[in-house]
Amino acid sequence: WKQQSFSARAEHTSNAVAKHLFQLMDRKKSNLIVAADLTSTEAILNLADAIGPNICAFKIHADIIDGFSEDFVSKLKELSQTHRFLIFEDRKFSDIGSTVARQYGGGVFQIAHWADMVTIQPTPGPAVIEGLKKGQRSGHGIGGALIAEMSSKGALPNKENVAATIQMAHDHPEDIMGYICQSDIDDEPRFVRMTPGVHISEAGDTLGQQYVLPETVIENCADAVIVGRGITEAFKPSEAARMYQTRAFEAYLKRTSQ
Ligand code: UP6
Repeated sequence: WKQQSFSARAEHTSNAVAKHLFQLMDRKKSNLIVAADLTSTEAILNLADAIGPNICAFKIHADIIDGFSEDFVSKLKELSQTHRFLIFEDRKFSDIGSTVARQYGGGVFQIAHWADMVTIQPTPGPAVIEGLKKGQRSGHGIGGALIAEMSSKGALPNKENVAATIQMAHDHPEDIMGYICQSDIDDEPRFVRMTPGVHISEAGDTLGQQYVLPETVIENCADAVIVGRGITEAFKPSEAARMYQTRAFEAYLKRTSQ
């Protein structure tokens, strides 16, 4: 799978979100996902407008935003259409089916109404996917990114869990669009591999985050890199976004010998 182009892999998938993302990465020449971990709605919208042209997806944590509102969502949606990026809610759903159905489809955030992609912890087993499907009322696939391996120090991966995660993805190709992973865990080309813990300075933070260079993760396993503070805390976020976009996309072109 590693040598295949995004456009070729778009043909291998029946998942509408994976197909869209593969095509978008190819056309926009961007396999950069920003982690917009800011707390003010204004700062998030300004960032989306400034770096929208450089990214394929805009990842947020709705529950860290002060004053999250319908107005914020409609403005973010508008920007996603202007700049052509997917909206990615990093909720890390990880409960029994009936609970995640409500967390996804209702409550304060109404995630199913605006998120193109969501992260899912595989620990509850396949019921978490069934619950999300129930919570989402449109009848489309859910655009789920299964968390196979985390970037934080001491994360608890083990071979059995990773194998079970891969099996869950293979059993739900309409709803699972890809993996959050740190290594090359699967040969199947249809899934989009997304890797967080990416920074041009590999120092990490004081709370267990570990960083790797964009080139290294793309060579190892990533189709798209997820970059947060490398961009949001840069002196000029838009310049940093351009730099990460170029470095990540060139690494992809190199891997696929284009
Ligand atoms: N994230 C990780 N590691 C994982 C899964 N998710 O860092 O294994 C998320 C974090 C954050 C972003 O929740 O939003 O990716 C990374 O941000 P950073 O680049 O600022 O460290």
